[in-house]
Formats: sequence, C-alpha cells, structure tokens
Amino acid sequence: MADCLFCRIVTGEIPATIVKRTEEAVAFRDIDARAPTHVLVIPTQHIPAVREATGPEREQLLGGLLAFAAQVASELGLDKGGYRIVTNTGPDAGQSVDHLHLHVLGGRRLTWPPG
Ligand code: DGP
Repeated sequence: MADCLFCRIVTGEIPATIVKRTEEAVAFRDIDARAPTHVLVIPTQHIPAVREATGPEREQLLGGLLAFAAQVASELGLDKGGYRIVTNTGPDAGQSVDHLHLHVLGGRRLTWPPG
C-alpha cells in the first residue's frame, strides 16, 4: 500500500535496520526501542492488524509470522533469557501503524501486566 509506512520499509523506500527477511516477512529494529532488543516482525503483504488475519490463508501466514519471530529472537540470542512477542491491535492497545506487526522484546526483565 503506497501510503503505508511499513509497506515502504518492505520495499526499501524508507530505510530501516533489517535483521532478517524472507519473501513473506521482514524483521527490523524498532526506531523507538523499549528494550535492549526490540524488533518488529511484519508480513510483506499489507494486512492492517491481527483482527484482519482471518481465513485459512491468513491463519497460515500468522503461524509462519510467529515462527519467524521466534527464529529471529533465537538468532538474536534471546532464547536463554526469554522474550515477549506482542501485537497491538486498534486504538485501545495503542496501535500506531496500521500494518500488522509483532513486537519482539528482550534483553531485560519485562514487567507484567503491560501499562
Ligand atoms: P505500535 O504502537 O504497536 O503500532 O508500534 C509501532 C512501532 O513502530 C513503534 O514501536 C515505533 C515503530 N516505528 C514507527 N515508525 C517507524 C519507522 O519509521 N521505522 C522503524 N524502524 N520503526 C518505526
């Protein structure tokens, strides 16, 4: 989508620190890191949020995205200490970019519940 920030990161039109990419997904460093490791994992296909990821094809995509995020976390050395994967959906959750993204956070003790 032409006016989507994360679609423009996928195409390289907007620069980002890419950690890993496949045809289906891209992982890159969050510009506003909230933990020593804070990576965003997005599908290359434009899907606004997890609530739109319905139907068998998108459910499969979601599974792949989660597995990809776990792989990225592992490659960034987070397996031992652990990490959190979270996706904000809609205004009450504070979603600020309307392109489905998983936050992968690690490298420090994370509090629960989130604010
Ligand atoms: P959320 O609030 O869940 O929609 O998270 C959006 C995240 O996107 C937020 O943590 C900051 C990050 N972000 C926003 N703009 C950019 C950008 O231009 N580049 C990068 N790398 N991250 C961005």
